Amino acid sequence: MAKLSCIALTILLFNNLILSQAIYGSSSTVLQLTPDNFNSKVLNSNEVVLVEFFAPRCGHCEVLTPIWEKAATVLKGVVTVAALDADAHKSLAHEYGIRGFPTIKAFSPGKPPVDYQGARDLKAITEFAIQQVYYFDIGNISSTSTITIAITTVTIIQSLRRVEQWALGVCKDPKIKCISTTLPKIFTVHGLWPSNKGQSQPSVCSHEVLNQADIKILTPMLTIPWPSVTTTMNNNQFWKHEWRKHGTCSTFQKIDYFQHGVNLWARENITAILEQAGITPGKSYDQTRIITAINAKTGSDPELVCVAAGNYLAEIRLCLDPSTATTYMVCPTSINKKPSCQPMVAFAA
Ligand SMILES: *[C@@H]1O[C@H](CO)[C@@H](O)[C@H](O)[C@H]1NC(C)=O
Ligand SMILES: CC(=O)N[C@H]1CO[C@H](CO)[C@@H](O)[C@@H]1O
Repeated sequence: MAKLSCIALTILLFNNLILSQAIYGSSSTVLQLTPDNFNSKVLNSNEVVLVEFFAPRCGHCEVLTPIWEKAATVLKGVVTVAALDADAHKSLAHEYGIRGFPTIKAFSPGKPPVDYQGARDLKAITEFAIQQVYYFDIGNISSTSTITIAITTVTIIQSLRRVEQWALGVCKDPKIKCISTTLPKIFTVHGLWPSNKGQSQPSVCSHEVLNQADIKILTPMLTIPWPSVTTTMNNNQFWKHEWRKHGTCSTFQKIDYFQHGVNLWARENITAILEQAGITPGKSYDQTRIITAINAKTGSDPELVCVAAGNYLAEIRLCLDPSTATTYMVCPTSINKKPSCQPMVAFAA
């Protein structure tokens, strides 16, 4: 019904010869197609290109716009995300049998375009896009080295870092202004950080803002696991910051992002894991002992982050497979500029 009304509206626009309006601005991350660049950018591209055929003033297209922009950012370097104003370029749209808007097609080198029928959300779209890359590369393998290249270049988000902090250690950093009330004596969530292989991590992948109301139902469940411990940000500002910087690069919706952080926090209780291994605050420990204790419960070595002065343990970071966000994996690379902790780590009390 909704799709039909979109078509109807478009026909109306055709009839009235209303000039089309671009819904992607000139600074958009989405590649804008015209009959002039369609061949070079789509048909002769050597990578997978996702094309959205849209019509201005089609409601479903407008809803897709921010998601499409975000997909373009997340998939940058892996898949080209493009859009064609099918209203302004009717004959080109006609060639591809476009009837409803938006229509999404994946063009892979040397193959007929594939229609995308899935959900119009970031997660489903990026998964589909990455699948197309796999199909394209695997269908086209000439040697084993191609496989390696294909697989290492496929996912821009190669892991999801579960980052938890030990406030008593974080606050040993003289540059951090910490709250004066009692600091938590448990590990608390700092954030879930989508990471790639490089040192410069994806950040602020869309302008989607987290408002307090968006996660209102979760707020009571966040204050203990995910508090701000600094005076620079209250809890709401901290959550807003984590969403803006990291959450927007994930495939999570807002609520799920925070819910997932809390679920992981409760699922493998880092404070309890260390406690059970005899690692309690107020002493120093060989960092391998901390790493081994966590590996025994997660199957993966965590990265430890220390405050330089005094080598206080501040953070423990674990990497998760981004496709499930539930199973641990070896971190693709360290995002620390240099090994952060000296061998003997102080666990502040
Ligand atoms: C985690 O472990 C600590 C230390 O044993 C305990 O105080 C805390 O309640 C536990 N948290 C959860 C969510 O189980
Ligand atoms: C089997 C297959 O899909 N082969 C394609 C590999 O890629 C080239 C372009 O790079 C196509 O021309 C082939 O058809």
